[in-house]
Amino acid sequence: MRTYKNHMMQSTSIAMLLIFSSILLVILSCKNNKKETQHETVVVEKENVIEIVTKNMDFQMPDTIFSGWNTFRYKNLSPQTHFFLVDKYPEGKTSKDAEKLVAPVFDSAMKLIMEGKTEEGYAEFAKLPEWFSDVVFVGGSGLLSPNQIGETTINLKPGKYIIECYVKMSNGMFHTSMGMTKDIVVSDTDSGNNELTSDIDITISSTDGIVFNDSINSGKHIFSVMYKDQIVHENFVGHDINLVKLDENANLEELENWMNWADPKGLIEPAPKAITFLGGVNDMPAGNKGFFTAKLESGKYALISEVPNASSKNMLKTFVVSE
Ligand SMILES: [Cu+2]
Repeated sequence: MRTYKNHMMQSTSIAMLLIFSSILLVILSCKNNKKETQHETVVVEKENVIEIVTKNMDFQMPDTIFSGWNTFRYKNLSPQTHFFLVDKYPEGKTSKDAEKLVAPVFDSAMKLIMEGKTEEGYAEFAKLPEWFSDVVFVGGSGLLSPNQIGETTINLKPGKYIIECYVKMSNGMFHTSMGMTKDIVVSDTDSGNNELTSDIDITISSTDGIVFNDSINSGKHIFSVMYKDQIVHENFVGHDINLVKLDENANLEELENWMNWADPKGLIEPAPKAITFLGGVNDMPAGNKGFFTAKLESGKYALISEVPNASSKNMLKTFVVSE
């Protein structure tokens, strides 16, 4: 009897121990799940989006980023229009070289061009260092109006890069000379991010211009931009994609002229009235692809390249976003 009772007690204790252990396991695994979810959320916020903020002729952003696919959320909290462009400078060249050897040449050239001395202005470019022709533009955002946020996704290889914006102040000085250059390091570690899945695909080339399916409804869209080719246009830059919201009084001719930095009235403050720049994908070499995300309300829009005579190159395309 005693043995039986002992046995019963032992069995009960074992059963209770088992139940207790199971409860403990459930609690622990719940905790672990919670931890994992929290951890994942943190990773998403920290690694999937790189924030760039401009408040006053600056780029506030990390100095080192992962390689591979990166989404940049560019917040323009300044009163001027800007973009960010990622430049691959030749080995050993930094933003100091850009500020000392490149920007002054562009500033003096622009000064002459604005005085009407176009030929002398263009002649200034002979003073650019020889290695300047080896600089590669590897993407960035399109133009972004004040108080706008633009999202651009590009793939970067490890290495050292310079971020710049060469919109001009009202006196013709480039933002590059005002502090809008920043050295960044793209590390060997891959971000692990995949390329985005787009719902609107744009191709751009010197032969066909901007090609896309323009039946677009309002809402959030992910645009892909494929650079079928890339050339150096009359103003020394390549073609790119800028998304623009057109108000009723928007003047397309004014916009088109403004998109050429080499024009005395181009890419300079103030930006054309009745238009809002919503970002895009900046110059990239042929065969490269980038993405940009935009939330569109119904209304009139345009895609335009930052090149001279965009419309004659089929690089100014207007479209209507329906409800
Ligand atoms: Cu700028």
